[in-house]
Amino acid sequence: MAASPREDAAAAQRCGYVVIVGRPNVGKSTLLNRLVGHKLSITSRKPQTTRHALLGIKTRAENQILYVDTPGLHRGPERQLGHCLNREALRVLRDVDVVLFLIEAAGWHKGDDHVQEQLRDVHAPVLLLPNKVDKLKRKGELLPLLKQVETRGAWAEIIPVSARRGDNLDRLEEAICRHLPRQTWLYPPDQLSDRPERFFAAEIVREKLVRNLEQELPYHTAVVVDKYEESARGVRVDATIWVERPGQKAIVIGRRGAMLKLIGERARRDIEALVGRRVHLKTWVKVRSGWTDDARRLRELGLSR
Ligand SMILES: Nc1nc2c(ncn2[C@@H]2O[C@H](COP(=O)(O)OP(=O)(O)OP(=O)(O)O)[C@@H](O)[C@H]2O)c(=O)[nH]1
Ligand SMILES: [Mg+2]
Repeated sequence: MAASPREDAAAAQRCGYVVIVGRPNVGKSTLLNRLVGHKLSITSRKPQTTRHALLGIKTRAENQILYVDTPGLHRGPERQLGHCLNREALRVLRDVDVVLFLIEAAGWHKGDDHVQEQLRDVHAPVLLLPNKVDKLKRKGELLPLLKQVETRGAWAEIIPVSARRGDNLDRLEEAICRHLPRQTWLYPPDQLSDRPERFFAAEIVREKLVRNLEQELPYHTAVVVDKYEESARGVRVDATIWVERPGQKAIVIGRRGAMLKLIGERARRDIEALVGRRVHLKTWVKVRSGWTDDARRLRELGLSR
């Protein structure tokens, strides 16, 4: 019996997991957002912004690409949180079809050696992506780097990109699709991620903390959405910002509540843009000492499995 047109379409489908790895701050989350076309993953100028592996789904023609953003891989004296971030990044490398390994176009960094070591036992093709090419004054500046990295690993391809500006991403996507296995799609074509909206609400609040507070403090905070309630009037979100010490609580709240107000307003606007509805966001700041060093508490806060 001849296959129905629908069966034919399913047989032509390609679908696979594409994991984005690299040391902290090379632009992994920026790249995921660009490739998917929506701001799903939070980004900032500070390293170790991403804490959870995050799925971004892009369906185009017969291809469904399942991009996975990961926390930056790093070595060094590890507090418990850093350890969890590495484990989270490595967990997703087990069953993967393509790896995107981001480095900075300005040059190979010793932190990149560590990432490459972690890829030792991965059998999937690795595309090496020198990112932030927009920062180079002349394209020619890339040549010494290309020469230097060519023989450093068995790259399937080397594709220089700018995640921020979008340079060369069409070429990247074509290369990815060539490596996708033939299999039916795992998600409906209009789905963008596998996380619920309350997850994105918590992440958006955390992005505002990372972007607006001084260097170290955001690493000592976690955000938990306690309530996410939809009604005819909009969405009500209650979020708790956890810090480690009373002094940190005072900083997050700010003078006469100014910092918390600013964070709340910016977060509310972004959550509204994401869910397309009016949002009423309420935030609390609470102290729980030593949570970054305590594996059990990290689990309770949803930061480790
Ligand atoms: N100029 C330039 N900046 C970029 C580019 N891609 C990312 N950035 C910037 O680099 C910084 C880090 O970007 P992220 O996407 O948060 O980096 P990440 O690799 O996800 O970082 P972690 O989650 O901390 O590991 C941000 O300030 C980005 O705007 C790029 O192509 N060009
Ligand atoms: Mg990130």
